[in-house]
Amino acid sequence: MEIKDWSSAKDTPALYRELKELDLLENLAELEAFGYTVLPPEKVGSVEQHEEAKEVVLRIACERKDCSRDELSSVFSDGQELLRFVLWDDLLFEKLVLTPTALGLIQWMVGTNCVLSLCNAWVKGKGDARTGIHADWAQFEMPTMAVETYGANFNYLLTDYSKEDGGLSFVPGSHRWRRLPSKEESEYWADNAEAVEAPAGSMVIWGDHTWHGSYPKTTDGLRLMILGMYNRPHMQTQEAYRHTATDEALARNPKRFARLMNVYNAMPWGKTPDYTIGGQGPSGYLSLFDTEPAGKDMRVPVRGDYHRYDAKTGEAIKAGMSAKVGFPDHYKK
Ligand SMILES: O=C(O)CCC(=O)C(=O)O
Repeated sequence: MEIKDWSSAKDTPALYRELKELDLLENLAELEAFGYTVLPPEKVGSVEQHEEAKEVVLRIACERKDCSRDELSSVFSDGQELLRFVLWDDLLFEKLVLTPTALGLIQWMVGTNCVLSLCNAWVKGKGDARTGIHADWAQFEMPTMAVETYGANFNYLLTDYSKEDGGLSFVPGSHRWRRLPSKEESEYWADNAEAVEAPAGSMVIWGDHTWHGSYPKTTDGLRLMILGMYNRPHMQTQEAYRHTATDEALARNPKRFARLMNVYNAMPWGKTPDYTIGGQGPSGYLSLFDTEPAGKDMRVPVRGDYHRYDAKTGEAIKAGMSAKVGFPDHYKK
């Protein structure tokens, strides 16, 4: 059928058309049916990019562990670590979090206004270390998951993945159960979950309802991966992008990056809400194909003094809230 810009479907038609253009409709069906999907390396980036990403992760691992390349295997023997907050460690990460295919599927799950919650490198050595079966749902005070996912992930594999390589594993279909696994269920699925078999350069995509974990690594060498997690914009992000994004970073990237950094979220408010902050961000659907640097248009908004009460703005808010019904127009946006 013809996919029109039906206003009732908001920006879903625009996103759907781009997913189709990127040949992702089968991946979308796998996500809906089984709760995860694997993008082959050619849908992620060039061979050169896969190599570069691996080099960058090895460099960061050596820097943080203060060791040489040759020492890494023993540093991570029988262990694994999430090397956190790597986004600003190399310009490559800014490109990776905007990977059109991955971001498109992630936006399908958590909205076209989703924000980046974390960007990590993950290094795992040979040995018994493994990740227990869990779901990434982080609303621990809400044991029943909402129908919609609140978070979605990519794992960019920089080494081949299989059960023996200590790869990621999934409980296919578990995204429909809409709850976290019990301890007994985690134990049962640890050795029964489906291992991802995929070559380096692939990206695995899933939402925060899907149960997953990993197998111990019985092969030599390191398992390397880059992880990106995206949240709905009302949520607290795991890493401090909003506080560390610079004007330069916003300028050198397309507009979607500024939204990922969540710098235009008007909240939190002080005594006088600054409604102009939301209005400074990009509006409407932002194409996955946009690679144009945003330039000086995108800037990190200056936030006022949270303690200061501005009488004039207060009067305007009072007038808006006292008029007929409800809230000022700018609040409804
Ligand atoms: O690779 C692993 O061991 C698990 C990855 C994982 O749990 C995640 O990315 O959320």
